[in-house]
Order: sequence, then structure tokens, then C-alpha cells
Amino acid sequence: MLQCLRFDRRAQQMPTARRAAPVDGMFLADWHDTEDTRLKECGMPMITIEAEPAPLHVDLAYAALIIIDMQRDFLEPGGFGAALGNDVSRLKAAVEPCRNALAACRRRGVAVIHTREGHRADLSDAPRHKVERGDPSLRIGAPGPMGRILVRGEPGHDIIPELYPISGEPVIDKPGKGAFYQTDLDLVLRNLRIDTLFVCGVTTEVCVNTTVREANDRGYRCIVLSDCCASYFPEFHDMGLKMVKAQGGIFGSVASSQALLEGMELAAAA
Ligand code: TIU
Repeated sequence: MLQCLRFDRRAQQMPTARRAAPVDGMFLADWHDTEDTRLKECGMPMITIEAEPAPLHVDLAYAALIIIDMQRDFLEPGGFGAALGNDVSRLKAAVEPCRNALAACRRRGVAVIHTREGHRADLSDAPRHKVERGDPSLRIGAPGPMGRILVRGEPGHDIIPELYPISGEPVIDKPGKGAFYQTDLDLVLRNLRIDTLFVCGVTTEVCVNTTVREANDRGYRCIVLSDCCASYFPEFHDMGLKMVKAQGGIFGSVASSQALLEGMELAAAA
């Protein structure tokens, strides 16, 4: 009974055209309306989040936290990030803010999705020009201290312990930089009736930016959590965020993890 009351109230507050994003001609919020198991999470309110270029109202029932590629291969020495010549310690700054955002979303029942970049063991899904970059002894598929570089199932491919997925959190394995390319992410989001993504992960200008652009073109609203993202190049991190929020939010919005947490706390206290 509670579930129905809650759903009715939200439906009254938000006309379909505003609460739903069109995907392949379908409105997300119309997706199996009557059998939505996520509406069992009665503690998910409407929040206001201080974001750039403008504050946003977000219904957490239709939002997901997506954590992009927080894998050992990018964050720890000896992995793919290091093989590309990068100082992997630069990515550590995002871990604690991500952990806080993840904990808050888990507490409130907000959907959480993780992604991992990597390839099949036979590299049949790895484009030749991607594999052939850099020092041959450090390429994708080469042996390293965390197993074969950027290969699925190897220790380096896995998500760092601090942000490890728990039961019920989908993990999307992707062969490219964008999380929608050759994956079932769009299908998973549609089935969860998600229209807004809080985006975290690494690196800001590569996989985060590519995913945000893909999501934007598919009708999802992206809110990039600035301190939950990081780059090997601080200037690319800054520019990557600027590119998202420029021109009135051409690809989405940018907010701090603190803004998300405060938005949740204010809504919970109201
Ligand atoms: N190299 C780099 O900055 N990033 C990647 O190769 N993948 C992701 O961003 N995940």
C-alpha cells in the first residue's frame, strides 16, 4: 500500500514528459510501471543538488550512481595505466570521495552500477590499433605483476577493494572507453527505469567523458561528481569537467560529492 501511495504522489508531482527520458522512442518512466520492484525502496526522496551550471532536482528513484573503471589496472602500479607511462598515484584522490558517495547511495537504496574496461583472454574484442600501442612488453595482454594487462579475469582487471561491488550491483564489462559501446548498459538502465546518472570514476577525460557523451546522446541526464573523478593529468581533469558543463551543460552537469551528500541529508531531514 505504501508503495502505491508513494508512486502516485511522485506521478502527480512530475508530469511524464519531465520525469522521463526518451530512449528508442520509449519513455523510461513508462517502462513496466506497474511491476517496479525499485519502488519498494520507500526512503528515496526528491533531492536538490547544487550543481553547475545550475542546481538540479533529482528523484533518486530514477537515479543511479555509475562508477567507471575504478580498477587495479588504472589505479595500481604495474597495470595498464602505468604501462601507458602514467603516474597512477594521481588517481588515488578520487577513491575516498567515491567511497563516501557509494556508501550514501547504498544507504538510501540508490541504484549502483560499476564498469570495467578490459578484453577477452584471446583479445578477439581488442582492436589491433589499441593493442599495438606502446612498448610491446607492456601492451594489452602482456604479462604484468597483476596478471595480463587489461584482460578480463586477471587480478589487475578487477575493481579496487575500497569500491568493490556488492550483491545486486551490476558490473558492466566494456571493451572500449565508453560504457555504452558494445555493452548492455542501456538495457540495464532501462530495466531499472533510470534517467539520471551520478558519474564517478577514471579517467575524467577518457572513459568518464566518453561515457557521459554516450549517455547524453541516449537521453540520460548526467551529473559528474567532480572529486569522485580523476586523471593522470590534472589539467585534463579540469578541462574534462569544464567541457561537460559548458554551454549551459552541453553534456551534463558537474557537482561535488559533498553536494550530493548534502542534498540527500537535507531531503532526509525534511
Ligand atoms: N588512459 C586513460 O586515461 N584511460 C583509459 O585508458 N581508460 C579509462 O579512462 N578508463
